[in-house]
Amino acid sequence: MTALADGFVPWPSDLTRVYRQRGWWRGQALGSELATAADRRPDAVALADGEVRLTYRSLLARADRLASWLVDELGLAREDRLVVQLPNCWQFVVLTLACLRAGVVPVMALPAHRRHELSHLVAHSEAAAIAVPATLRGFDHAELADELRADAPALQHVLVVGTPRPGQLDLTEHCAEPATAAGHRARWDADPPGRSAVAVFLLSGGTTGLPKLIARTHDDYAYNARASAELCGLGPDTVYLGTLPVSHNFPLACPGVLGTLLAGGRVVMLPSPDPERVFATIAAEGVTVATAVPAVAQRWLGHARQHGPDQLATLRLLQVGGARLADEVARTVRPVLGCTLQQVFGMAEGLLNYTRLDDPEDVICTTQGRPLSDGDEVRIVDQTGQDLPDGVAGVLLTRGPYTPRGYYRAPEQNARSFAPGGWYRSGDIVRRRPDGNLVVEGRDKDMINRGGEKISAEEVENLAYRTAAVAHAAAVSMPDPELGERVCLYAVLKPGATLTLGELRAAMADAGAARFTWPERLEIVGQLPVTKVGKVDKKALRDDIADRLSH
Ligand code: OOB
Repeated sequence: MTALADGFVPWPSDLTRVYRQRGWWRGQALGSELATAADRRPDAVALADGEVRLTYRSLLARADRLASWLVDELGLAREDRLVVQLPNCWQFVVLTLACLRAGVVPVMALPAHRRHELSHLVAHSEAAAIAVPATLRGFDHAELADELRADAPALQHVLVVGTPRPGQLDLTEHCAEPATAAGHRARWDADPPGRSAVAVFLLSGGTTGLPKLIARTHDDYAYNARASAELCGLGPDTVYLGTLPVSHNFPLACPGVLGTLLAGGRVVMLPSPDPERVFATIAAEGVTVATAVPAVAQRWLGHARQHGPDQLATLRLLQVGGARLADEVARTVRPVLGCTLQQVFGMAEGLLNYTRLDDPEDVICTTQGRPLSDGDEVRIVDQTGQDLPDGVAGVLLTRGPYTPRGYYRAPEQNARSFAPGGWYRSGDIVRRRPDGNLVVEGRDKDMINRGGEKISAEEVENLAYRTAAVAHAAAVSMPDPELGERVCLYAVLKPGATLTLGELRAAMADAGAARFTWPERLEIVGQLPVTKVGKVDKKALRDDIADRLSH
């Protein structure tokens, strides 16, 4: 198995010194920092999921015991990778914490991923284990995990929430509270993973091909969560609702689950953003902070308009990010939901921009905020790489104390995605206002943002080419009132061939691609428009589909 350091691009040492001097990087493992937080309020409820309620003491004891089991019984070693594909549930938190304590590295897959994405993640991370629900929304994840194991020699263990198949392990059983916790606690306190070690692998939204792995270190990810929690004013009174898939950076650590736990608050897990359930949970649990993508926020606003905001009395802050929130929608949050809105423009690659809680309403409703840290560097440049003045839109480049310098084991991709000096090219087109706040104006990357889920156009095209009918394909975003964007595929067919949307989607299903990546419209054309330099003119296609939809 490859040592993680081989595929990891470190920060330059002069900067790591600054990050430490400034106290951003504390040189402590994230799991140790969480254990210290747990010690401050051992009897407070840290985690609620339906009937299950775990105190900080119980959560840490379970995680430490699970950590010992992963190492002693499964033989996992420090730096071994474990693909986590769990829905929002308490076991996700125990497992993640166990990994952080033992130095096993969780690879944060999405519940919506299927064979196509998972087999890539397992292979690329050389995962030794995978954690899945037995079934979820009618899909047999345990069966797929066995298939993945048959194909990947390194993948030895399948951990299951729910009923395991023969040869698989019951994760819930091993998340139980130990009779005596002290031994496990002492063991992981005494032997934490190194501060510069990889804490988690997040997945890139991806513009080319399958998701890339983003190695986030203990130092940088602890800072990400801690500083975000501070900015959002989290503390022991916070009740955070995790309703977006918590393996996403946003609900995981911005400040999300990890930030809430570092601040001594309570995390409430909910596997669905359905407004009815969300509103009932907010009322029952006294939720103070919730996170949504714009499409979800719109559903919540609609529900509140119909049923009134009575259930939302405790809600103080609604964070919205992952895709552009329309100014008009932003303006309705306070009047309709009765809470403060915070816009979050972030990326799994690092940089986080937040509107501040005490910003004027106009800033909150019309900008996507400003960087979290004094250490964040942002440049806005034109196509030739020249810096642009405030007010002029250009491409955003960034680097900083929680923005890694490269993807894991992806030298070719890194050459494209990182400019000299370690600047990450986000592919977002933004403008900086004189007050420092950023406004996201568009995008210069071949990605489709379907309600916050990122889809690589190239990958959709690759899968389309697997059908016998397609000669040329171009995937583009089409505007959608509900999700913001959906995937539309333009295809030129081979002579005499036919293809329907249903056949195309069936082919995507056969290929094992996650459902959210399947095109929702197919346009068959005689030829694809090309630019002067001979590339497919995607802007022309986006304009074309927008035009067709508006008639
Ligand atoms: C978040 O992370 P990712 O990695 O799923 O996607 C990042 C991309 C950004 O480069 C940008 O294109 C888009 O998502 N995006 C936004 C946005 N927030 C993200 N575009 C417009 N307005 C926004 N507010 O999406 C993410 C990670 C951490 C916190 C929040 C979001």
